[in-house]
Amino acid sequence: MPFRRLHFDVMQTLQCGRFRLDLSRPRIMAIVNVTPDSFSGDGVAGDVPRAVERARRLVDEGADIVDIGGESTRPGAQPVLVAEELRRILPVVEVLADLGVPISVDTRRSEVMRAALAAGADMINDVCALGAEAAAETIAGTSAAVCLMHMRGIPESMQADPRYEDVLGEVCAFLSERANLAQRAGIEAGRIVVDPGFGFGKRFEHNLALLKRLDRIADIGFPVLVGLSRKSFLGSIADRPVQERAAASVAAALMAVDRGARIVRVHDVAATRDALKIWTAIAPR
Ligand code: HH2
Repeated sequence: MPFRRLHFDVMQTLQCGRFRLDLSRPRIMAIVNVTPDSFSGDGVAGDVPRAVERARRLVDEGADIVDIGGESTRPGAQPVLVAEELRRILPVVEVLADLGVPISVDTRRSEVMRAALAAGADMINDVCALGAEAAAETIAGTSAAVCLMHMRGIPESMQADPRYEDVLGEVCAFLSERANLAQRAGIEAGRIVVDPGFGFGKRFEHNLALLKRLDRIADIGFPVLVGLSRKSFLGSIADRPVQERAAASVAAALMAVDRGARIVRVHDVAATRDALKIWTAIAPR
């Protein structure tokens, strides 16, 4: 594969609520799961002080965005009720409003989006890419950023038998279509990022194909966000259980950035930050 330079055709700033995020260098989105059942084992259940403490620590370690989730979307996960998701995330969003970096909320529900945005969230990370009724309109009336992620199926059953004729082409077509829909609803291009959704209705070979040619996704024309951190396809390559996948995750994040990703969603912020600093120093300008 030919080495790809930074994608200068892709937007270099992201309007993200109260912030304008400079994407001329790769950015780190830190994961704070206020869940009892996240696959990585780092969820802090409904423990608001622990979630806040974790978010502050990850910002100290170099996070540029904090992503707060109140529902696990791991394969086989059961959906949680809207009221429960709100109970988990809202107090955390409210306390973190003074964090100094954008607050993202990882949700697929319009009711949760609306409440999170009212509580001060700067970004909605939607693993359903505005699939819920009124999701696009809810975000359109704000200055928040949105991450549109590709998922085939639903978390409960998405890994049962995912099939594609051409995974790269289908994911690119889906993300382009959702970005168009978002813009038609009134979400400006400068607020949109796209994500191929590693592990969401994808077999090992699908994940690998997407990561190898991530440059094609960057060519859609929106900043690319990737969530590879501790995921099982990295575990099967490195032969590591979930709690021992930090090095594999950092390596994958670097490969993704090298192919045009602008935001990496990670659990291990300090290690990722060091690796990205090396990449930034060496990458051609
Ligand atoms: N992955 C997970 C959750 N949200 N959002 C985006 N945009 N991209 C991803 O790849 C992505 C995501 C799953 O990871 P995690 O939050 O660590 O686990 P869980 O869903 O079990 O809480």
